[in-house]
This record gives sequence, C-alpha cells and structure tokens, in this order.
Amino acid sequence: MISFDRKNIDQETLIRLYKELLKPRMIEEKMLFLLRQGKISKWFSGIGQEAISVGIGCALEKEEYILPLHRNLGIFTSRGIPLHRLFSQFQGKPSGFTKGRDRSFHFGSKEHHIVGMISHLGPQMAVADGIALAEKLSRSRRATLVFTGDGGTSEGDFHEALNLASVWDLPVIFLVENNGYGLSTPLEEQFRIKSFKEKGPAYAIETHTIDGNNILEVYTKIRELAEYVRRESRPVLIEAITFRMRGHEEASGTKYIPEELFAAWAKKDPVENFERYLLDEGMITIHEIEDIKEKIKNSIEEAWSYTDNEKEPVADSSIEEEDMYAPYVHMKIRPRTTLSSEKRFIDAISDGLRLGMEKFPRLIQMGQDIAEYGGVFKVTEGLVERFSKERIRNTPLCESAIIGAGLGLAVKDYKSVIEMQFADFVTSGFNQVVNNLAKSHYRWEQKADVVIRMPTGAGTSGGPFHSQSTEAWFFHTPGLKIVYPSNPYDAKGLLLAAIEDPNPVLYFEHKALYRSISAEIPDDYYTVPIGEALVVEEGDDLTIVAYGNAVWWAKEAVKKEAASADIIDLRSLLPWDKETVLKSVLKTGRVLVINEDTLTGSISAEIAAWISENAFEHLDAPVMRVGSLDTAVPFAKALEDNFLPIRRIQDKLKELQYY
Ligand SMILES: Cc1ncc(C[n+]2csc(CCOP(=O)(O)OP(=O)(O)O)c2C)c(N)n1
Repeated sequence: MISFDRKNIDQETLIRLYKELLKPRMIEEKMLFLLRQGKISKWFSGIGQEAISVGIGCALEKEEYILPLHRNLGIFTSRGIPLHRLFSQFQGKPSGFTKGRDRSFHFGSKEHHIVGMISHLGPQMAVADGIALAEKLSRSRRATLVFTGDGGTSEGDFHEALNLASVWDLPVIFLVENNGYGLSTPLEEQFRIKSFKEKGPAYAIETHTIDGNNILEVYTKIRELAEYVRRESRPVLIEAITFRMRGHEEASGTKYIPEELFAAWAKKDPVENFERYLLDEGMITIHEIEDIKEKIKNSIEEAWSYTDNEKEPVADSSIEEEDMYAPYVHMKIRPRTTLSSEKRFIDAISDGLRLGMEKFPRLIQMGQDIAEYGGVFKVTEGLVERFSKERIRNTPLCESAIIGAGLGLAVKDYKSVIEMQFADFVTSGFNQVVNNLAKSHYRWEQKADVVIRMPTGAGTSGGPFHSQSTEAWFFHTPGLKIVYPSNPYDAKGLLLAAIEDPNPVLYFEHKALYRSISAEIPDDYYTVPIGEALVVEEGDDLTIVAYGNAVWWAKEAVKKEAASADIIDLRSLLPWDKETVLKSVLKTGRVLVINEDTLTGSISAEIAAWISENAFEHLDAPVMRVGSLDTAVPFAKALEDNFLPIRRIQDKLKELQYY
C-alpha cells in the first residue's frame, strides 16, 4: 500500500493527475490486447511505472524539454500528443512522427518539447545537457529533464553527461528510473552501489531518491527540484524506485524475476493505489471514475481506428535520400570588398571561426583547451577574449557528451563548432556522430546544426593515434557532410559554408598544412559551396582525383613527370562532385585517385567504382588508386614515410600513363 500526502495540491490537480495516470495504463492494456491479436509487433511495457512519467509530465512547464525512454508513454500522453499520431508512429504509418522511418518512442516533437531516444541507451543524456546549455545561455530559467534506466547508468555517457552538467552548472534533471532490472540483469550485476545517493555527490550533484510509484511524491518532488534547478542553474540527480511488472518487452518473458517480487509490487500499483486514495478521501466517486474511463476508452478506440485504417507509407527513394538532410541550398557568398592578406592555412581557419562567430550570435564553440589556451594547435587563439567564455567553451575530456550537447543546442536553434583535439579522438564520440547527428533529420526532421573540426592526417610523427585519416568512417554514413580543404582559400570558405549549413558537417583540417602553406586570401566573409570540386591544374592525358595533402603530392608528381594532367581537388567528400570528375574523365580516359588514407575501403574505392560504372567505355586504362599502406600509422619517420603513399605516386602515374 502506498500512503499519499497531498500537501497543498488542489482537488482539480488531483483529478487531473488521476486522469493522466489512467491514460497510459489504458493505452497499454489496448496495446497488449492488439499484440495478442498479432496487430502490433513489439511492445515495451511501462505498466507499474506510470507514476514517474505522469508525475513529471504534469510537474514541468510545457516549454521545458523532456527526453524520455522506451517505458515513458506517460510523458507523451501528458504532453498532449494526439493519440492517433502516437499510434500511427507505433505502427509505422505516415501520420506518425517519423512517417514510418523509426519505431515506437523513437521520435521527438518540438511542438511538445520532447526529444525521444535513439535505440542506444546513454547518448540522450548529453543531448539534454545541450538543451540545458541553450536554456542557460538564453537566460530562460527553464529546466530540462532526461530519463535513464538503472542499466543505462552503466554507460560511459551517464558519467560524461553528469560531469559536464556539473562543471557547466547546467539546469538539467537526470532521472534514473530504477525498476530493478536492465533486461534480465539485476541491479547487483549492474553496479555495486546501494543507492544513487552514493553516486550523485561524486559529481557534486544534489541527489534525491523518491518512491516512483507514488504519483503525489513524484509530482511534488519534481516541482520542488525543478524550481531549484531553474533558480540555481544546477543539475540534480533523482532516483525513482519502481518495478517493471512485465517483461523487458512482451516477447522476452519474466522467468528470471522471482514471483514474490511481482506479488509485493502488485500491492504498490500506482494507478490502483491512487484511485483508492481518491475514493477514500471522497474526492471522486465510482460513477465519475467509470465516466472518465469510458471517455479515455473512446478516445483510444477512435485513435486506433484512425491508425488501423491509415494506409502504409509509400516509398519514394528520392524523398528518402533527400530527407537525410535538412533542406539547404548552398549559395556562393562572395567577399564584399577586394581587401585581402597573406594567410597560412591555420590562420584561414581561425579567420573563418572569427567571422562565423560574428555572423551567427547563436554559434557556440566547444572543445578541449580551446579557450584561454587557444587549442593545442592554437587555431582558436584569441577567440575567447573576443567572444567570451560563454561562447568559446573549454570542455572536460568527453567527446561523446560534447557532440551530443551539440545536437541539444541545435534543438534550441543554436549552432555549434566542436573541435576534436585530434581527429583520432572522434572515436570516443562516434556513436553521437553516426547515430544521433546523422540520423536526426531523417527520423524526425530535427536538424543537427553542428560542425566538427577534425585536425587530421600523418606526416608529423604522431604515431598510430594522432595521425589517422578517419574520413572514410563517416563517408559511409548517410546524413553527414564531409569537407576537406587543401589550401587557405578553401579552408576559410568551406568552414564558413559548413557553419552556414544546418546539417552535421565534418571539417577535416590537415595538421601538416597548418603552417606549411599560405596564400593571399580575402579578408571578408565568403563561402565555398559544399559539394563543388576544383580543377586545380588542367591537362589532357590523365585525371588525378585527390583531396587534402594529396593534392600537393599530385602536383609534385605531375611536375616531376612532366605529365599533362587534370588535377581535381575534391574539397567536399560527402557529397562529392561527380560531374566535375566525369567531365575530366571523359576528356582524358585515364584516372588516378589518390588519398592519404589506408587504401582498403578508403574513399578512393568509391570514386574508382563510380567511374568504372559510369565512364567505362571512355577509359583507356583501369582506374588506378594510391593510398597509404594497410597498416596503423607508424611513429618513426622512416616507417611513416614508407606508410604514406607519396613515394608510390610517381610509379603509379607512370604505370597509368603507359598502360
Ligand atoms: C548501448 C545499448 N546497449 C544495449 C542495448 C540493448 N538494450 C535495450 S534495453 C536494455 C536494458 C535497459 O535497462 P535499463 O536501462 O535499466 O532500462 P529499462 O529497460 O529497465 O527501463 C538493453 C540492454 C541498447 N539499447 N543500447
């Protein structure tokens, strides 16, 4: 039995809480019925846990973002999501929030201030940090609340998100829904703490434990703590104790859970207990309860019938591909004046960052040591003095949390540029890039307006973990854009184009070029549109396709060989400029593709395959490729020189010429 303390909650609110509590329960009962009939395929039950979602949904202001999980139906219902749209979402129908592209609760709705989960448990906690950062920066005094299960707290993302929220004083509530199991794994196999009250303080975060089955306790405590979060701009951690009354999902059963636990927790059912309380207190009558249930039942039936009769989505490949990206047409912005100055590659990037900050007041830069220290390569030197620590943000060591926070900022219409200290370290934020940023627009039309700066490449004796070419890992991921300039003009213009673009853009900057090349470039703001290659040298006999440092190697080889070649600097890798490449191939009939990356599965493979398929009859020789050895990047100079393709380019060029 649960004992309730209504404190000063008025009767109207109590009845509203009851109605809201009933809704997810009754929807679930309908879903379980439909599941037995084979009309729906999968269901993650939140029966027994509804008081948490409903208490939270009713306690927070409606403009405050909530990031729920797979058992939080009550968040969606208490935020007033139309049931027919919710059911169509479950069934993959067109009027669902993802138009059939993602399932169950995997969607967000800006209108309802909800950002749903991706399947991966953990990354959404960082997204909440980003939303909370946006609230803080805009002085809105709003809280953001994000859910995690007990199992999900074992993910590194939990640690990164809590630590970041604490260090940055973010107004975010982390809600651990502790239901005893993570799939079949009981708490004692998940962690050794007895309570999250042991964990929160380690992050200097105020932590509370509440009875998650007691709707009034959840409601009042969340209201109180949300007030604290808004007022103090500090995170809190709340552990809501509850129990999962059904299997992880309906097909997986509950054999691993002792029977007596079900019996004990059945007595604590959040809906029945609250109903009995309202009856005992004389706040509601049986007749009124029946009336409420009848109304909810009718609304469920009506919505289900809409969904059931709705047609399946019709696939259109071009729309599917287009929707991977937020709509955006690149305009070539030209410099306003003819003023120019000599700039090294690195200065061109810094200049672009400065001008981007000036043009977009909602642009935030984040990265390790980027503020006073100026970044390890000094690309961001001087920016903090000009734009303040609010906008040029040093981060703890937490790539995943920062990239996730970038998405959160984008939800609130901020832009961000994130510096990876070295491109290699993006692996620690890989999930956020390929699953969260890349798929966000396709799934629920949320732009991921984030640029990730990637100091990349070998030739600096950096060894296996400071020299890798990582672009191919992302090239394979629809939803991302990739640019990779080779000279100061493009470095600035592409960076500004990337900042303008509302899509996630990986901006590769070769470390070996930072201080080794310079050029006279415009002082003003300008862009180099993403997706356009540049023919940097023209010739008749062969085509060399390259990007980054390889453009310089190509130039050198052509000069030495006195060859007559078109050298195409791709500049953008995703999308890449097929038209320019094709035009040149049709002219020369011989192609060499060079990239610095290890050869197997590198971007050159895609380019070569595409040329073979689309220009086969115009080729006089097989499409040839040069890349680095298929090894890790070695440290010692002699080994690194051997690893890189530079010395092999000459021979390949000859082979192609005389084939
Ligand atoms: C990163 C990741 N690993 C594994 C899974 C598979 N998985 C889905 S739910 C789940 C258990 C989650 O337990 P918990 O966080 O306690 O939430 P609950 O399901 O109990 O609400 C697992 C392992 C996943 N979704 N994401």
